[in-house]
Amino acid sequence: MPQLEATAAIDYQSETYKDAYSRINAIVIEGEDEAANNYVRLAELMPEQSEELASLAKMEARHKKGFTACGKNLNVTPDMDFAKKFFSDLHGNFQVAAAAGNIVTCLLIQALIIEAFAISAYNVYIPHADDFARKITENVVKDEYLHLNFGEQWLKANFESAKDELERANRENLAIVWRMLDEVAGDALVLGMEKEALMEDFTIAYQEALQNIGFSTRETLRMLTAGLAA
Ligand code: Y39
Ligand code: FE
Ligand code: FE
Ligand code: FE
Repeated sequence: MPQLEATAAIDYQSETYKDAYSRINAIVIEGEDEAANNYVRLAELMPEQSEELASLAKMEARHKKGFTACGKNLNVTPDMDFAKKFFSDLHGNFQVAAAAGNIVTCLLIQALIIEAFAISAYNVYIPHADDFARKITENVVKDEYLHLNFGEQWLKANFESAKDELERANRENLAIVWRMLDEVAGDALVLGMEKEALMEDFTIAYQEALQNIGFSTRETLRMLTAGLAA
């Protein structure tokens, strides 16, 4: 990949760049905000982990502040209406699961799927980001690995009882992520992020998480295919 060439070609003040940034930046701000709320909700549902979950929620709130500053730095107004719609399906599924006390589904949606999505997007963005946003994103992505790890550890410890619900929640939510990726692929490319790279990094992070929890390679391949077909 001609990474240096692509980075050098980006004009962060062009109208095209700022227009695409108004949606991607909003998605990230909204995502961080919903992530903070999701961990607060999980803290209520998981009293034994409530302190750790409260600290994850605080990190997400900090991420939101950092990315808000990135938009301001480029003089971009984030399109928050677009971002709310973008997340509405996953957001709704999380709310339904939380209301039913389905902790496993909540963890799959937030701590595995959304965190793997964040990790892939931030890692692919970093080499193409402006200097201000790069420093912020580099620090944020380190936290996202901690969040993914929290979900992995709990689900691993509860694997036998969680397995069926994980497979069902995967079937109901993974296809949503692929559709979300399709929806932003054009804007992402303007920021230097290629769809293939996003898909590849997401798949690697998510599949590795499923294997760390206890699924076999064969099972994770089946789970990833179920998401593609849905
Ligand atoms: O756990 C977190 O901090 C996750 C909320 C943040 C998700 C951010 C989602 C980024 C998607 C950007 C899409 C660009 C292609
Ligand atoms: Fe909400
Ligand atoms: Fe975050
Ligand atoms: Fe996170």
